[in-house]
Amino acid sequence: MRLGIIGLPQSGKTSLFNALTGGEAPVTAGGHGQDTHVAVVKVPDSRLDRLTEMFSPKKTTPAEVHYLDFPSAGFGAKDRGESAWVGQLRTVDALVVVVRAFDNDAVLSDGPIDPVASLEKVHLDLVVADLAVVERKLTRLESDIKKTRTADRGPVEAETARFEAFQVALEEGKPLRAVDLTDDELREIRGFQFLTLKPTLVVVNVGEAQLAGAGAIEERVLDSFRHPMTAVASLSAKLEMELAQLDETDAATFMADLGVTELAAGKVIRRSYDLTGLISFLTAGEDEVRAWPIVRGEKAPGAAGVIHSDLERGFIRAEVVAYSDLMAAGSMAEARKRGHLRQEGRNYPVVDGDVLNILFSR
Ligand SMILES: Nc1nc2c(ncn2[C@@H]2O[C@H](COP(=O)(O)OP(=O)(O)OP(=O)(O)O)[C@@H](O)[C@H]2O)c(=O)[nH]1
Ligand SMILES: [Mg+2]
Repeated sequence: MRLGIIGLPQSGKTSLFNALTGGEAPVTAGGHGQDTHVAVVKVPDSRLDRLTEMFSPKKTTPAEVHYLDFPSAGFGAKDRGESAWVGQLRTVDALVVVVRAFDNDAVLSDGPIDPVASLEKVHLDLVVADLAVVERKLTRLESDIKKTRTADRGPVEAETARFEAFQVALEEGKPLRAVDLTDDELREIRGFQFLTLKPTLVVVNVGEAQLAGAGAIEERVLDSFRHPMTAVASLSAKLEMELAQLDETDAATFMADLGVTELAAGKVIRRSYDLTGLISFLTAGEDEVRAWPIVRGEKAPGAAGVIHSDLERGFIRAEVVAYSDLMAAGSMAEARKRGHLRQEGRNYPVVDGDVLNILFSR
């Protein structure tokens, strides 16, 4: 699962990237960062902590997502051509759009600092990029229709109608995630990798002095940008980055001084994970307690395959206990005694928080 961080120049993308990843990619005051940074991030999950207490495993492994920090070239710039990085952006599973709300005289801004306007600007660039793809497709379909016998035109016409609907939505400034599409249709258009079809988390980058009013700013941004598969969060990227780069004791002291009780970075990671439609199932034993990412609706054998392909190939059945039942019972043995350990077969759709034990033949 890969998430791409985008936004206008100097909005705080690299600072956010560092905050989320604990990384030290250079932030730039003034210049345009040119490199794409990539890092793996562990998704915080309190259930893993509780399971670790219960099983005392040798190791605990959280689910992981990849974050990519893209250079801002292209966004807010005149040249909206499909440069190489837009191609790369099309391959991510979800977008994180950073919008600037922070005051900092040392950091230049194109106009007054306005997170709603910045978001609109980035959104329109994404819309324009998708519209170009849709229009190219419509041109191809038009020539296909001419080449097809009248009696056989049905499918081509249906496809044309679909792309015309996309064109209308985009011309109205709507993202394609606002268009009603069936799972089949989504599968058919997956190859186009539309940017406005990707789940999107907007991160409002507020100044360290504005944290108290962050909720109101967040609300205002959300009001201006209500779409399906879209969420808004806020944090101070610079502050969180600095905290992420300190060791734990220093960070704790610094946070106490600031009156901050919890890092927002973890929340942002969690939200972006949930937004992509991923859920976690869990495995727990003496060796390892681990969270595994799967797409919602995945059946038991597919989930087993995430652990190892042998488990999918030789899948017999899954022993399943819901995380909450296991916690209520206090131990696996007690959960079994209470009848909370279920046997599930090939057609069982795994749900978030299922603790699984896969039985398989080699
Ligand atoms: N005061 C304050 N400054 C910030 C904040 N976030 C970012 N900055 C500053 O803004 C400047 C740009 O930050 P970056 O994280 O490099 O922004 P960027 O979007 O990656 O910039 P480009 O890649 O050049 O487009 C740096 O000087 C940061 O220190 C913030 O929350 N508060
Ligand atoms: Mg940058």
